[in-house]
Amino acid sequence: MNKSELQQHDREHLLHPFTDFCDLGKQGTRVITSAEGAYITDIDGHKMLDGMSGLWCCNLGYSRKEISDAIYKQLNTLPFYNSFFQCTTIPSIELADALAEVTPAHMNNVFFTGSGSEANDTNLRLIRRYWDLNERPEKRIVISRKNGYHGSTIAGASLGGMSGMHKQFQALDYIEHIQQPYWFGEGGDMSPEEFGVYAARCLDEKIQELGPEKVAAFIAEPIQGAGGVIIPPETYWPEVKKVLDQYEDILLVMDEVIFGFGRTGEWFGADYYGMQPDLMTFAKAVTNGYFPLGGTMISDRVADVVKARGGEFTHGYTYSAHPAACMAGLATINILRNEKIIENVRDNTAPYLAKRWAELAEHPIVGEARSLGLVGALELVKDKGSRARFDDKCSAGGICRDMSIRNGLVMRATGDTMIIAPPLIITNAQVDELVEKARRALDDTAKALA
Ligand code: PXG
Repeated sequence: MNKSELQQHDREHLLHPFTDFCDLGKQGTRVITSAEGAYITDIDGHKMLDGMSGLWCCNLGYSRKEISDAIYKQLNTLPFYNSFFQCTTIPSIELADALAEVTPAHMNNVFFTGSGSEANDTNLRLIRRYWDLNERPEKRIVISRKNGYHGSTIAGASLGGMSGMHKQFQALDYIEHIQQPYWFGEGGDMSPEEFGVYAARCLDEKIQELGPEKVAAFIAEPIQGAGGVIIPPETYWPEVKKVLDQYEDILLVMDEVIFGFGRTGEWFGADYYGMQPDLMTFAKAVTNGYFPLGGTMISDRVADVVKARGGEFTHGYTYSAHPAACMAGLATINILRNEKIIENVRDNTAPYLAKRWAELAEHPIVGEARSLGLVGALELVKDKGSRARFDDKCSAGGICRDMSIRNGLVMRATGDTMIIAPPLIITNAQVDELVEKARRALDDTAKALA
Protein backbone atom coordinates (compact mmCIF):
# COMPACT_ATOMS: atom_id res chain seq x y z
CA MET A 1 0.00 0.00 0.00
CA ASN A 2 1.23 3.51 -0.72
CA LYS A 3 0.95 6.34 1.77
CA SER A 4 -2.53 7.53 0.83
CA GLU A 5 -3.86 3.95 0.74
CA LEU A 6 -2.39 3.31 4.17
CA GLN A 7 -4.01 6.48 5.47
CA GLN A 8 -7.33 5.48 3.97
CA HIS A 9 -7.27 2.00 5.54
CA ASP A 10 -6.15 3.54 8.81
CA ARG A 11 -9.14 5.89 8.68
CA GLU A 12 -11.54 3.04 7.86
CA HIS A 13 -10.46 0.46 10.43
CA LEU A 14 -8.27 1.84 13.20
CA LEU A 15 -9.46 3.86 16.19
CA HIS A 16 -6.46 5.69 17.68
CA PRO A 17 -6.01 6.46 21.40
CA PHE A 18 -6.75 10.00 22.66
CA THR A 19 -7.75 11.14 19.17
CA ASP A 20 -10.52 13.21 17.62
CA PHE A 21 -11.49 10.72 14.89
CA CYS A 22 -13.01 13.41 12.63
CA ASP A 23 -9.91 15.61 12.74
CA LEU A 24 -7.59 12.68 12.16
CA GLY A 25 -9.70 11.50 9.24
CA LYS A 26 -9.33 14.90 7.59
CA GLN A 27 -5.60 15.34 8.23
CA GLY A 28 -4.44 11.75 7.72
CA THR A 29 -2.05 9.94 10.03
CA ARG A 30 1.71 10.31 9.99
CA VAL A 31 3.05 6.86 9.13
CA ILE A 32 6.27 6.15 11.04
CA THR A 33 8.26 3.43 9.32
CA SER A 34 11.69 3.13 10.92
CA ALA A 35 13.88 4.41 13.72
CA GLU A 36 17.51 4.46 14.73
CA GLY A 37 19.23 5.74 17.87
CA ALA A 38 17.36 8.89 18.88
CA TYR A 39 15.66 9.44 15.50
CA ILE A 40 12.45 8.27 13.84
CA THR A 41 11.65 8.38 10.10
CA ASP A 42 8.24 8.61 8.44
CA ILE A 43 7.02 7.14 5.18
CA ASP A 44 8.08 10.28 3.25
CA GLY A 45 11.65 9.78 4.48
CA HIS A 46 11.36 12.75 6.88
CA LYS A 47 13.80 12.09 9.74
CA MET A 48 13.05 13.60 13.15
CA LEU A 49 14.92 13.80 16.44
CA ASP A 50 12.54 12.02 18.82
CA GLY A 51 12.19 14.45 21.68
CA MET A 52 9.55 12.21 23.33
CA SER A 53 11.35 8.82 23.44
CA GLY A 54 8.43 7.21 21.62
CA LEU A 55 5.86 7.82 24.35
CA TRP A 56 8.21 8.43 27.30
CA CYS A 57 9.50 4.86 26.98
CA CYS A 58 12.35 4.28 24.50
CA ASN A 59 14.89 5.71 26.93
CA LEU A 60 17.80 3.86 25.31
CA GLY A 61 16.68 4.77 21.82
CA TYR A 62 15.66 2.51 18.98
CA SER A 63 18.76 0.50 18.16
CA ARG A 64 19.33 -1.74 21.17
CA LYS A 65 19.66 -5.15 19.60
CA GLU A 66 20.53 -6.67 22.98
CA ILE A 67 16.91 -6.08 23.98
CA SER A 68 15.25 -7.28 20.77
CA ASP A 69 17.61 -10.30 20.68
CA ALA A 70 16.71 -11.18 24.27
CA ILE A 71 13.01 -11.09 23.37
CA TYR A 72 13.56 -13.16 20.22
CA LYS A 73 15.64 -15.76 22.04
CA GLN A 74 13.01 -16.12 24.76
CA LEU A 75 10.20 -16.41 22.21
CA ASN A 76 12.10 -19.35 20.70
CA THR A 77 12.73 -21.03 24.05
CA LEU A 78 9.54 -20.52 26.03
CA PRO A 79 7.32 -17.97 24.28
CA PHE A 80 4.74 -17.98 27.06
CA TYR A 81 3.97 -19.53 30.33
CA ASN A 82 1.84 -18.10 33.11
CA SER A 83 2.75 -17.39 36.71
CA PHE A 84 -0.57 -18.59 38.18
CA PHE A 85 -1.21 -21.93 39.93
CA GLN A 86 2.23 -22.32 41.53
CA CYS A 87 4.09 -21.93 38.25
CA THR A 88 6.91 -19.58 37.43
CA THR A 89 9.48 -18.90 34.72
CA ILE A 90 13.19 -18.17 34.98
CA PRO A 91 13.05 -14.69 33.34
CA SER A 92 10.36 -13.54 35.78
CA ILE A 93 12.41 -14.63 38.81
CA GLU A 94 15.54 -12.96 37.45
CA LEU A 95 13.74 -9.70 36.68
CA ALA A 96 12.10 -9.66 40.13
CA ASP A 97 15.60 -10.02 41.62
CA ALA A 98 17.00 -7.23 39.46
CA LEU A 99 14.11 -4.92 40.32
CA ALA A 100 14.60 -5.56 44.03
CA GLU A 101 18.22 -4.44 43.53
CA VAL A 102 17.61 -1.24 41.57
CA THR A 103 14.54 0.02 43.44
CA PRO A 104 14.77 1.61 46.93
CA ALA A 105 16.15 -0.74 49.62
CA HIS A 106 12.81 -1.16 51.39
CA MET A 107 11.09 -2.47 48.23
CA ASN A 108 11.76 -6.14 47.58
CA ASN A 109 8.65 -7.56 45.94
CA VAL A 110 7.06 -6.99 42.57
CA PHE A 111 3.65 -7.73 41.05
CA PHE A 112 3.87 -7.78 37.24
CA THR A 113 1.21 -6.44 34.90
CA GLY A 114 1.01 -5.67 31.19
CA SER A 115 0.90 -1.86 31.51
CA GLY A 116 0.99 1.13 33.81
CA SER A 117 -2.81 1.34 33.91
CA GLU A 118 -3.10 -2.27 35.02
CA ALA A 119 -0.41 -1.66 37.62
CA ASN A 120 -2.47 1.14 39.15
CA ASP A 121 -5.50 -1.17 39.21
CA THR A 122 -3.26 -3.61 41.05
CA ASN A 123 -2.32 -0.84 43.49
CA LEU A 124 -5.96 -0.22 44.34
CA ARG A 125 -6.42 -3.96 44.96
CA LEU A 126 -3.28 -4.13 47.12
CA ILE A 127 -4.23 -1.05 49.14
CA ARG A 128 -7.62 -2.52 49.98
CA ARG A 129 -6.14 -5.92 50.77
CA TYR A 130 -3.52 -4.33 53.03
CA TRP A 131 -6.06 -2.39 55.11
CA ASP A 132 -8.51 -5.31 55.25
CA LEU A 133 -5.78 -7.62 56.53
CA ASN A 134 -4.89 -4.94 59.08
CA GLU A 135 -8.54 -4.94 60.19
CA ARG A 136 -9.03 -1.36 59.07
CA PRO A 137 -11.83 -1.84 56.52
CA GLU A 138 -12.96 1.77 56.97
CA LYS A 139 -9.77 2.92 55.23
CA ARG A 140 -11.07 3.15 51.69
CA ILE A 141 -10.42 6.60 50.22
CA VAL A 142 -7.47 7.26 47.95
CA ILE A 143 -6.35 10.85 47.49
CA SER A 144 -4.96 11.86 44.15
CA ARG A 145 -4.28 15.13 42.31
CA LYS A 146 -6.07 17.17 39.69
CA ASN A 147 -4.34 16.91 36.31
CA GLY A 148 -2.41 13.82 37.43
CA TYR A 149 -2.23 10.91 34.97
CA HIS A 150 -2.44 7.32 36.15
CA GLY A 151 -3.69 5.48 33.08
CA SER A 152 -6.80 4.87 31.06
CA THR A 153 -8.58 1.90 32.63
CA ILE A 154 -11.50 2.87 34.87
CA ALA A 155 -9.27 2.71 37.94
CA GLY A 156 -6.37 4.51 36.24
CA ALA A 157 -8.59 7.25 34.87
CA SER A 158 -10.42 7.61 38.21
CA LEU A 159 -7.09 8.04 39.99
CA GLY A 160 -6.04 10.48 37.30
CA GLY A 161 -7.33 14.00 37.52
CA MET A 162 -7.75 14.85 33.84
CA SER A 163 -11.01 16.76 33.53
CA GLY A 164 -11.42 15.89 29.84
CA MET A 165 -11.26 12.20 30.68
CA HIS A 166 -13.64 12.45 33.64
CA LYS A 167 -16.31 13.88 31.36
CA GLN A 168 -16.39 10.63 29.39
CA PHE A 169 -16.78 7.92 32.06
CA GLN A 170 -18.10 7.31 35.54
CA ALA A 171 -15.24 7.54 38.02
CA LEU A 172 -14.86 5.34 41.10
CA ASP A 173 -16.47 7.10 44.04
CA TYR A 174 -13.71 6.53 46.59
CA ILE A 175 -11.09 8.73 44.97
CA GLU A 176 -10.65 12.40 45.92
CA HIS A 177 -8.59 14.94 44.00
CA ILE A 178 -6.58 17.82 45.41
CA GLN A 179 -4.56 20.81 44.13
CA GLN A 180 -1.64 20.02 41.81
CA PRO A 181 1.76 21.71 42.39
CA TYR A 182 1.65 23.67 39.12
CA TRP A 183 3.21 26.98 40.05
CA PHE A 184 3.32 28.63 36.60
CA GLY A 185 -0.35 27.94 35.92
CA GLU A 186 -1.89 28.17 39.35
CA GLY A 187 0.60 29.77 41.74
CA GLY A 188 -0.82 33.29 41.45
CA ASP A 189 1.19 35.79 43.48
CA MET A 190 2.88 33.20 45.66
CA SER A 191 6.58 32.43 45.23
CA PRO A 192 7.27 28.89 43.95
CA GLU A 193 8.47 27.94 47.45
CA GLU A 194 5.31 29.25 49.13
CA PHE A 195 3.12 27.58 46.54
CA GLY A 196 4.91 24.23 46.97
CA VAL A 197 4.12 24.30 50.69
CA TYR A 198 0.56 25.42 49.99
CA ALA A 199 -0.09 22.57 47.51
CA ALA A 200 1.31 20.01 49.97
CA ARG A 201 -0.81 21.42 52.81
CA CYS A 202 -3.87 20.82 50.59
CA LEU A 203 -3.19 17.13 51.18
CA ASP A 204 -3.35 17.65 54.92
CA GLU A 205 -6.52 19.69 54.58
CA LYS A 206 -8.19 16.95 52.55
CA ILE A 207 -7.13 14.28 55.04
CA GLN A 208 -8.63 16.34 57.87
CA GLU A 209 -11.82 16.95 55.89
CA LEU A 210 -12.31 13.25 55.11
CA GLY A 211 -11.08 11.98 58.48
CA PRO A 212 -7.64 10.32 58.60
CA GLU A 213 -9.25 7.03 59.68
CA LYS A 214 -10.91 6.82 56.26
CA VAL A 215 -7.91 7.66 54.11
CA ALA A 216 -6.12 4.61 52.71
CA ALA A 217 -3.48 6.15 50.45
CA PHE A 218 -2.14 9.12 48.52
CA ILE A 219 -0.99 8.58 44.94
CA ALA A 220 1.15 10.97 42.88
CA GLU A 221 3.66 11.09 40.08
CA PRO A 222 7.01 12.45 41.32
CA ILE A 223 6.72 14.98 38.49
CA GLN A 224 3.54 15.10 36.40
CA GLY A 225 4.37 13.91 32.89
CA ALA A 226 1.27 13.81 30.70
CA GLY A 227 -0.15 16.77 32.66
CA GLY A 228 2.58 18.96 31.12
CA VAL A 229 5.92 18.17 32.78
CA ILE A 230 4.89 19.85 36.00
CA ILE A 231 8.01 19.96 38.14
CA PRO A 232 6.88 20.67 41.68
CA PRO A 233 8.55 23.51 43.59
CA GLU A 234 11.45 22.27 45.72
CA THR A 235 9.40 22.67 48.89
CA TYR A 236 6.61 20.35 47.72
CA TRP A 237 7.83 16.79 48.37
CA PRO A 238 9.54 17.61 51.72
CA GLU A 239 6.23 19.11 52.89
CA VAL A 240 4.23 16.10 51.62
CA LYS A 241 6.64 13.92 53.59
CA LYS A 242 5.93 15.97 56.73
CA VAL A 243 2.18 15.62 56.23
CA LEU A 244 2.33 11.85 55.74
CA ASP A 245 4.78 11.35 58.63
CA GLN A 246 2.24 13.03 60.87
CA TYR A 247 -0.29 10.23 60.20
CA GLU A 248 1.92 7.16 59.63
CA ASP A 249 -1.05 5.07 58.48
CA ILE A 250 -1.65 6.55 55.05
CA LEU A 251 0.11 4.67 52.27
CA LEU A 252 2.14 6.58 49.67
CA VAL A 253 1.97 5.37 46.08
CA MET A 254 4.47 6.96 43.71
CA ASP A 255 3.58 6.46 40.08
CA GLU A 256 6.97 6.13 38.36
CA VAL A 257 5.67 5.07 34.95
CA ILE A 258 7.44 8.02 33.31
CA PHE A 259 10.19 8.90 35.78
CA GLY A 260 11.32 5.38 36.70
CA PHE A 261 14.51 3.97 35.18
CA GLY A 262 16.61 7.06 35.08
CA ARG A 263 14.72 10.05 33.73
CA THR A 264 15.59 12.30 36.70
CA GLY A 265 19.23 11.20 36.72
CA GLU A 266 18.44 8.80 39.59
CA TRP A 267 16.90 5.35 39.18
CA PHE A 268 13.49 6.52 40.43
CA GLY A 269 11.78 9.80 41.20
CA ALA A 270 11.47 8.52 44.77
CA ASP A 271 15.30 8.40 44.96
CA TYR A 272 15.55 11.89 43.50
CA TYR A 273 13.14 13.36 46.06
CA GLY A 274 14.24 11.17 49.00
CA MET A 275 10.76 9.68 49.42
CA GLN A 276 9.95 6.19 50.74
CA PRO A 277 6.83 5.05 48.89
CA ASP A 278 4.82 2.01 50.00
CA LEU A 279 3.98 1.14 46.40
CA MET A 280 5.68 2.25 43.20
CA THR A 281 4.09 1.90 39.76
CA PHE A 282 6.35 1.26 36.76
CA ALA A 283 5.94 0.42 33.04
CA LYS A 284 7.20 1.97 29.77
CA ALA A 285 11.01 2.28 30.07
CA VAL A 286 11.37 -0.96 32.06
CA THR A 287 11.59 -2.74 28.67
CA ASN A 288 12.74 0.36 26.79
CA GLY A 289 9.24 0.26 25.28
CA TYR A 290 10.14 -2.79 23.18
CA PHE A 291 7.63 -5.14 24.84
CA PRO A 292 4.56 -4.38 26.99
CA LEU A 293 5.31 -4.74 30.70
CA GLY A 294 4.29 -2.91 33.84
CA GLY A 295 4.12 -3.63 37.52
CA THR A 296 4.15 -2.35 41.02
CA MET A 297 7.03 -2.53 43.49
CA ILE A 298 5.84 -3.37 46.97
CA SER A 299 7.50 -2.15 50.15
CA ASP A 300 8.38 -4.60 52.90
CA ARG A 301 5.74 -2.96 55.10
CA VAL A 302 2.98 -3.91 52.66
CA ALA A 303 4.53 -7.20 51.51
CA ASP A 304 4.90 -8.41 55.10
CA VAL A 305 1.14 -8.09 55.52
CA VAL A 306 -0.16 -9.32 52.17
CA LYS A 307 2.34 -12.19 51.93
CA ALA A 308 2.55 -13.33 55.53
CA ARG A 309 -1.05 -13.15 56.68
CA GLY A 310 -2.18 -15.77 54.18
CA GLY A 311 -5.37 -16.04 52.15
CA GLU A 312 -5.54 -15.80 48.38
CA PHE A 313 -4.97 -12.44 46.68
CA THR A 314 -7.64 -12.84 44.02
CA HIS A 315 -5.97 -10.74 41.35
CA GLY A 316 -3.75 -11.24 38.30
CA TYR A 317 -3.46 -10.94 34.55
CA THR A 318 -2.72 -13.54 31.86
CA TYR A 319 0.37 -11.58 30.92
CA SER A 320 1.61 -10.94 34.47
CA ALA A 321 5.33 -11.82 34.23
CA HIS A 322 5.28 -12.67 30.52
CA PRO A 323 8.68 -14.33 29.99
CA ALA A 324 9.62 -12.39 26.84
CA ALA A 325 8.68 -9.10 28.52
CA CYS A 326 10.80 -10.05 31.52
CA MET A 327 13.78 -10.78 29.26
CA ALA A 328 13.33 -7.34 27.69
CA GLY A 329 13.32 -5.84 31.20
CA LEU A 330 16.50 -7.70 32.19
CA ALA A 331 18.32 -6.64 29.03
CA THR A 332 17.25 -3.01 29.62
CA ILE A 333 18.43 -2.99 33.23
CA ASN A 334 21.73 -4.56 32.20
CA ILE A 335 22.39 -1.78 29.68
CA LEU A 336 21.40 0.94 32.17
CA ARG A 337 23.85 -0.52 34.68
CA ASN A 338 26.75 -1.57 32.42
CA GLU A 339 26.86 1.65 30.43
CA LYS A 340 26.25 3.88 33.46
CA ILE A 341 23.48 5.59 31.51
CA ILE A 342 21.78 7.10 34.57
CA GLU A 343 25.03 8.45 36.02
CA ASN A 344 25.71 10.09 32.65
CA VAL A 345 22.29 11.74 32.71
CA ARG A 346 22.88 13.03 36.24
CA ASP A 347 26.44 14.29 35.72
CA ASN A 348 26.49 15.27 32.07
CA THR A 349 23.38 15.44 29.87
CA ALA A 350 20.86 16.76 32.41
CA PRO A 351 23.02 19.72 33.50
CA TYR A 352 23.80 20.45 29.83
CA LEU A 353 20.12 20.29 28.83
CA ALA A 354 19.24 22.51 31.82
CA LYS A 355 21.69 25.17 30.62
CA ARG A 356 20.68 25.08 26.96
CA TRP A 357 16.91 24.74 27.60
CA ALA A 358 16.93 27.74 29.97
CA GLU A 359 18.15 29.91 27.06
CA LEU A 360 14.73 29.44 25.44
CA ALA A 361 13.14 31.46 28.28
CA GLU A 362 14.39 34.57 26.48
CA HIS A 363 12.21 33.86 23.47
CA PRO A 364 9.37 36.44 23.17
CA ILE A 365 6.57 33.83 23.35
CA VAL A 366 8.03 31.75 26.21
CA GLY A 367 6.76 32.53 29.71
CA GLU A 368 8.81 29.84 31.45
CA ALA A 369 11.40 27.26 30.38
CA ARG A 370 11.82 24.54 33.03
CA SER A 371 13.67 21.25 33.06
CA LEU A 372 14.79 18.52 35.43
CA GLY A 373 16.80 15.45 34.48
CA LEU A 374 15.85 14.75 30.88
CA VAL A 375 12.45 16.41 30.72
CA GLY A 376 11.66 19.97 29.77
CA ALA A 377 8.68 22.25 29.28
CA LEU A 378 8.05 25.62 27.65
CA GLU A 379 5.01 27.70 28.57
CA LEU A 380 3.78 29.59 25.50
CA VAL A 381 2.36 33.02 26.33
CA LYS A 382 1.25 36.17 24.58
CA ASP A 383 2.37 38.32 27.48
CA LYS A 384 5.27 37.31 29.71
CA GLY A 385 4.39 39.62 32.60
CA SER A 386 0.79 38.53 33.09
CA ARG A 387 1.41 34.96 31.78
CA ALA A 388 -1.61 35.52 29.46
CA ARG A 389 -2.10 32.82 26.83
CA PHE A 390 -2.79 33.52 23.14
CA ASP A 391 -6.38 32.19 23.29
CA ASP A 392 -8.65 29.74 25.16
CA LYS A 393 -8.30 27.03 22.53
CA CYS A 394 -4.59 26.37 23.06
CA SER A 395 -3.92 27.03 19.37
CA ALA A 396 -0.35 28.14 20.08
CA GLY A 397 0.58 24.66 21.36
CA GLY A 398 -0.87 22.91 18.32
CA ILE A 399 0.88 25.28 15.92
CA CYS A 400 4.20 24.92 17.73
CA ARG A 401 3.95 21.11 17.69
CA ASP A 402 3.33 21.11 13.92
CA MET A 403 6.18 23.59 13.31
CA SER A 404 8.48 21.49 15.43
CA ILE A 405 7.72 18.31 13.50
CA ARG A 406 8.24 20.21 10.25
CA ASN A 407 11.64 21.32 11.58
CA GLY A 408 12.62 17.73 12.39
CA LEU A 409 11.91 17.53 16.13
CA VAL A 410 9.18 15.57 17.88
CA MET A 411 8.05 17.93 20.65
CA ARG A 412 4.60 17.50 22.24
CA ALA A 413 1.97 20.02 23.20
CA THR A 414 -0.22 19.64 26.27
CA GLY A 415 -2.43 22.69 25.87
CA ASP A 416 -0.03 25.60 25.41
CA THR A 417 2.78 23.81 27.23
CA MET A 418 5.43 22.31 24.96
CA ILE A 419 7.14 19.27 26.43
CA ILE A 420 10.15 17.10 25.74
CA ALA A 421 11.49 13.85 27.19
CA PRO A 422 14.34 12.80 24.89
CA PRO A 423 16.04 9.40 25.11
CA LEU A 424 18.58 9.12 27.94
CA ILE A 425 21.23 8.26 25.33
CA ILE A 426 20.98 11.72 23.75
CA THR A 427 24.41 13.32 23.30
CA ASN A 428 25.24 16.94 24.08
CA ALA A 429 25.52 17.62 20.35
CA GLN A 430 21.99 16.25 19.93
CA VAL A 431 20.84 18.46 22.83
CA ASP A 432 22.17 21.41 20.80
CA GLU A 433 20.23 20.15 17.79
CA LEU A 434 17.08 19.77 19.90
CA VAL A 435 17.32 23.29 21.33
CA GLU A 436 18.00 24.85 17.92
CA LYS A 437 15.06 23.03 16.35
CA ALA A 438 12.81 24.02 19.26
CA ARG A 439 13.91 27.64 18.84
CA ARG A 440 13.07 27.53 15.14
CA ALA A 441 9.66 26.08 15.97
CA LEU A 442 9.09 28.96 18.41
CA ASP A 443 10.11 31.53 15.79
CA ASP A 444 7.75 29.95 13.24
CA THR A 445 4.94 29.83 15.82
CA ALA A 446 5.41 33.49 16.74
CA LYS A 447 5.26 34.40 13.03
CA ALA A 448 2.12 32.31 12.47
CA LEU A 449 0.38 33.87 15.47
CA ALA A 450 1.33 37.45 14.60
N1 PXG B 1 0.92 6.33 35.07
C1 PXG B 1 1.61 7.32 34.48
C2 PXG B 1 2.31 8.32 35.33
C3 PXG B 1 1.67 7.41 33.09
O1 PXG B 1 2.34 8.41 32.52
C4 PXG B 1 0.29 5.42 33.00
C5 PXG B 1 0.28 5.40 34.36
C6 PXG B 1 -0.44 4.36 32.25
O2 PXG B 1 0.42 3.51 31.62
P1 PXG B 1 -0.08 2.65 30.35
O3 PXG B 1 1.06 1.70 30.11
O4 PXG B 1 -1.29 1.93 30.76
O5 PXG B 1 -0.34 3.61 29.24
C7 PXG B 1 1.00 6.43 32.33
C8 PXG B 1 1.01 6.47 30.83
C9 PXG B 1 0.84 11.33 27.13
C10 PXG B 1 0.67 9.90 27.48
O6 PXG B 1 0.00 11.82 26.36
C11 PXG B 1 1.16 9.43 28.67
C12 PXG B 1 0.96 8.10 29.02
C13 PXG B 1 0.29 7.25 28.15
C14 PXG B 1 -0.19 7.73 26.95
C15 PXG B 1 -0.02 9.06 26.60
O7 PXG B 1 1.76 11.96 27.60
N2 PXG B 1 1.39 7.68 30.27
